[in-house]
Amino acid sequence: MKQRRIKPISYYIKGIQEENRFILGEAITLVESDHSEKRLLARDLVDYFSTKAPKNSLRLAITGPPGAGKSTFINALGKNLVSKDQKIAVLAIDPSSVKTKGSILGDKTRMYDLSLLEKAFVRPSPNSSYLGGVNRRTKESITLCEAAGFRNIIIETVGVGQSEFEVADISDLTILIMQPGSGDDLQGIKRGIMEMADIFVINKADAEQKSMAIQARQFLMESQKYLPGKNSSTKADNIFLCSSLHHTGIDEIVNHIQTLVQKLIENGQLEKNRDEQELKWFAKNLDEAILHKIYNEPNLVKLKEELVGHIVSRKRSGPKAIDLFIHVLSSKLTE
Ligand SMILES: Nc1nc2c(ncn2[C@@H]2O[C@H](COP(=O)(O)OP(=O)(O)OP(=O)(O)O)[C@@H](O)[C@H]2O)c(=O)[nH]1
Ligand SMILES: [Mg+2]
Repeated sequence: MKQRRIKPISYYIKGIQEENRFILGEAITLVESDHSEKRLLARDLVDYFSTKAPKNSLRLAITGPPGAGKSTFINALGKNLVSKDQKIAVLAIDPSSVKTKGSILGDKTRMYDLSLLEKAFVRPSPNSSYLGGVNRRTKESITLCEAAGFRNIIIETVGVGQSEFEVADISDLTILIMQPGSGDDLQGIKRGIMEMADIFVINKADAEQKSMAIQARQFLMESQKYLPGKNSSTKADNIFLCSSLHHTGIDEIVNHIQTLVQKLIENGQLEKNRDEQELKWFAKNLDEAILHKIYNEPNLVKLKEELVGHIVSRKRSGPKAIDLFIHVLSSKLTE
């Protein structure tokens, strides 16, 4: 198949500045591409907009167990924000799309209503396992969405593996979505995420599940007493019940999010958090880039394999093998 010509950067810049959702989608595809020429173009594009990034945006991470209703909740939350004349972009990182090679219909359909609205942009992305993890490109996509005038950026991740921790590093607030169930279900949620979440939402508080949801809230309030908070605020104020399907309880959550964000802005914490995130991101990605560069050097790869052999055959100790590797690396750097 003939390769399509790559569009010039001016096409993307203009499209994004004009808040064109179609071109924003194309630009995110560029960011997600592994094609080297497209990667370079994507970097230039993100770099162009990074220096002009607006400060008045909200980056909201939505995480929780599979099937808890994250997408349905985002659909309801998004419609609520749009009804208040706000623009919202959703980046849904979908781990299942790796297995099914891009079957992301589920998320698209659950957020179908929202994606039809002019002030909304819904983008499901496969969670591919490239170097740098999922948040590297998600972060770039956030920059582009903000440049295209979206001031509310919502990132959906399923609470498996490290994704929920990674997503917290690129967002201002984290909402944990849970579904009613016994206390055992709640205990199954990793402690780390419990400590990290800013807002807890027990979804599906409707019909026969309502009483279970109320019990779950009670259980959560009890368990919160023993957790150190991310912020020193009382966690009980941050626990909500809602039905995303029937749009009940959503308004209270939106108001609460806005109050928390306002506080973060006023006390300078939002900006401070973002600065810290930038530095953390830089350090992590620089380390990864350096390792990637080193292990792309055939001689060093060979040397590493030889040293592994030496260690296994007890010909050399681990520390000595490291000394030798560093010695060869240093001489290569000064070449
Ligand atoms: N009764 C009820 N069902 C809900 C509610 N919210 C979501 N559901 C249902 O729960 C199922 C899962 O919803 P999703 O929104 O896809 O959940 P999710 O957490 O995004 O799922 P994954 O992305 O696959 O982890 C669907 O069948 C929804 O219709 C709710 O408030 N009440
Ligand atoms: Mg989902």
